[in-house]
Amino acid sequence: MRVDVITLFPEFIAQSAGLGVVGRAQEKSLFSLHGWNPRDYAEGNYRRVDDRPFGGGPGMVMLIEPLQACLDAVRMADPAPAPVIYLSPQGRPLTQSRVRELAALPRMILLCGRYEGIDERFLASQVDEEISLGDYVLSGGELGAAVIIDAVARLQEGALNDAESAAQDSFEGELGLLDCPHYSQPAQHALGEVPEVLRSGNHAAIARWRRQQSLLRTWQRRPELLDEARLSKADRQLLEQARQGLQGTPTP
Ligand code: 9D3
Repeated sequence: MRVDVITLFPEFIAQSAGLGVVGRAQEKSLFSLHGWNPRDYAEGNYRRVDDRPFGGGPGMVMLIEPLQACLDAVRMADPAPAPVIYLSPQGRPLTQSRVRELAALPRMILLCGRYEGIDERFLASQVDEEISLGDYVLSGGELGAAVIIDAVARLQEGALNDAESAAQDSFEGELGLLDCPHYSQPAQHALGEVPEVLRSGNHAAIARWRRQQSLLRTWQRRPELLDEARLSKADRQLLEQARQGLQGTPTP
């Protein structure tokens, strides 16, 4: 997959995508990332990329011309068709199901705004989709682009190592339920001990305990996820049993 990012801070993107799974996916050529700076396409000694908003008010607006010249260069660099995705608080919140769809594309172009935003005429004519990270205020789209890049890169075939893939497989539909708790050495520690069942060697009992913990935590922390998760009769029994066991225990 090829991802082009239009941003006034291309170093930001290169840095956040250089390490870990995304860096490895790039080294393996499963994924290529290209940053483009509209300032490089701005005219004049000052290379202006923004100006004051018509109608007045605070802040600046990103100009059409440098963005259009930059996007033309991005399109010219590769003939593969690609949707332009604008990171913006007005977008639809990102979900894992949209991430899966984006990960299957051969290419996408991520557009990052700064200041108050981008001239609406450019957005209306060039943007295919707007995506938000959620209902809080960021200072630009770059973190959103980095989030999409990370989420999409790790879904490329061969991007995860064996352990990471196994962890993903065991977590079925991914994000259907919250994860169970994890423990490692030492079994006894001043901060507490590892649950007995995990040291029992009884794999069926361990799988059951983990499933039960996932169900219980989802019910406690994100009950709305349970409405979507299609629980089996066995799951419902596990959850009911866990809830009985909780009676009288304080919730963290
Ligand atoms: C305080 C500025 N706001 C005036 C009411 C509007 C505003 C403009 C530009 C708010 C945020 C931004 C910059 N944000 C992004 O580019 C952005 C973002 C976000 O702020 N929240 C969640 N997801 C995203 S994706 C891109």
